[in-house]
Amino acid sequence: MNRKIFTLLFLGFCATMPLAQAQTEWEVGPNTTLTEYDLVTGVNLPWEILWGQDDYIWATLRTGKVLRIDPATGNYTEVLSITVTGDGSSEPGLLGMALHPDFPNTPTVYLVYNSGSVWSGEERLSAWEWNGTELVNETILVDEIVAGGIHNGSRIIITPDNKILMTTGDTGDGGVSSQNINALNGKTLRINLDGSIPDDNPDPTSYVYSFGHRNSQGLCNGPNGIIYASEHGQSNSDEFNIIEANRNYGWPNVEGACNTASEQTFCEANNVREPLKEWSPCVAVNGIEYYNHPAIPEWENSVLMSVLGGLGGQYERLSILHMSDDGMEVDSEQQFFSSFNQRIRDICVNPYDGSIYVAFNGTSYPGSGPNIIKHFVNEDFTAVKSPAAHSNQNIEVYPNPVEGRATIEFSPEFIGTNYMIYSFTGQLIRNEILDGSAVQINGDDLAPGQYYVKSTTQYGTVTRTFIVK
Ligand SMILES: [Ca+2]
Ligand SMILES: [Ca+2]
Repeated sequence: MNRKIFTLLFLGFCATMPLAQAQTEWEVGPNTTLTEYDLVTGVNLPWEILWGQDDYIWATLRTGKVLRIDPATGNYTEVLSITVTGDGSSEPGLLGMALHPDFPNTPTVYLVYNSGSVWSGEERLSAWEWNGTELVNETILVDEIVAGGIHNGSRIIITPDNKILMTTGDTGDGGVSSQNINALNGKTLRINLDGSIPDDNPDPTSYVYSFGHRNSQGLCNGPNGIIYASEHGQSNSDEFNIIEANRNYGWPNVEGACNTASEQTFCEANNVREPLKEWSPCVAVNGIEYYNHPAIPEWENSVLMSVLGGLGGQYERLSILHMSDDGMEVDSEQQFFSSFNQRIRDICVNPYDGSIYVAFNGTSYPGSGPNIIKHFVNEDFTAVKSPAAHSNQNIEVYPNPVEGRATIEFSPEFIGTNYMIYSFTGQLIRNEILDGSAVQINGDDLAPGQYYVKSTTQYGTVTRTFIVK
C-alpha cells in the first residue's frame, strides 16, 4: 500500500479530517511531477540509505545506529547501536552499508565504521547477522585500515559477481597513501563476502582494486557491470568516475582531467583513468544510484548524485547525470532540490514504483540534525506491485501547515505512550503521555517554523513533520 492510499484510508477512518499532510509538487520533466513527503524526520545523521530485499529501507546514521524503515509508513526500528569515533559528530563514524545479495536466505548486513580517537582511529568492515529484530554477532572482515579525522570514504556495494567494493580515503595525508599500492587508504578495495581476498584481484594477495583516490563517498552498480564512483576533490575537480581494475585515478598528482603539462606527463606514465565529469570549485559529491525506472522516464539511464554543497553549503542539490547509451559518458546534468538549502547525502530507489528517497544532512559542514529522509513519488505511475505496509501505526497532523488550532491524530497503538514535539532548533516543546487518540496544539503559541512529533511503541517509532505558519 503506498503512502497516498494509506493516507486516504486514514482520512476515510476519520471522516472529518481535512488534508493530512502538506504536499509539494516537483516538476522534473514535461510529463512527470513528483509529490514530496517526509518519510522520517528527527534522525541524526543519515549517511547510507538503501532499499533492502525485505522491502524495508535500511539507513545508517553516522552517530552509530542502523534503522530499518517501513517505506509505506515511515515507521522505523533501531536495529543496531554501536560506539563510533567522536559519536559521529565529525566526518568519522558509521558510514557505508550493503546487504547480502541473497538476503532472504543469508540475512547478513555489511557495515563500515570508524572506532578509536579522531586522528588515530581505525576503519573496519564487518558483517552482522539479522535475527529479525536486530543486528547481532559481528564478524570483522577487514580492520586496522588507517582512519583519520577527515577523508575516510566509505561507501560499500556488492557487485554482480558477489564481491564487496569499498572506498577508502587518504585520511588527509595529502595523497601519500593514495599512490602507495601497499596501503589500503586512498583506494577502492575488492573483498570476498567472507572477508578474504578474491583470487582474481589485480594482485591476488591484496584487496586493492583501484588506487590514486582522495576520498570517494559515492559508489553504485551501473548497466553491463559498470561501476560508477563519485569522489571529493580538494578545492577543485570533484570527480565522477568509472572504476576499473588496477587503474590509477591520479590523486595527488592529478586532479580531474589530465589537462596540465605535469598532469599529462604523470598520466602517460601511470595509465591514469580520467573522470567522466568534474566540477570546479568542489560541490562535495556524495552518494550515487543508477536510475532506469519507467516511473520517471526523463531520468531513465541516469545516475542520481547527491551533492552536499561544499563547506559553504552553496551548491547542494540532487544532480541527474544523463548517461550515453553505452553508459560510458555523461551526456548532460540536471539539478533539483537546491531550494531546500540542505546537504544531500544519499538516495535510494523503490524498485516497484520508481519513487526515490533522499537523505538530508542539515545546512552546514559536517552536518547536524535533526535531519529528514524525504520521499518523492510520481503518483501518476501505477506500479505492477507495491509492498504492503508492515504496521498500521501512524501519526497525522492537520491542518498542516498549522495556522491557529490544529490536531495531532494518533493510531490506537500509541495510546498510553509518551509523545514528544520538537522544534527544528532542537527544543523540546512537549513531552506527555497520550491518553486519547488525538491532542490539540495552538500554532499561535509557537514561533513560525518547522516542528516534528515523535512517538515510539513496541512496533517502532513514527515521526511526523509539521509547519507552523
Ligand atoms: Ca582522479
Ligand atoms: Ca586536472
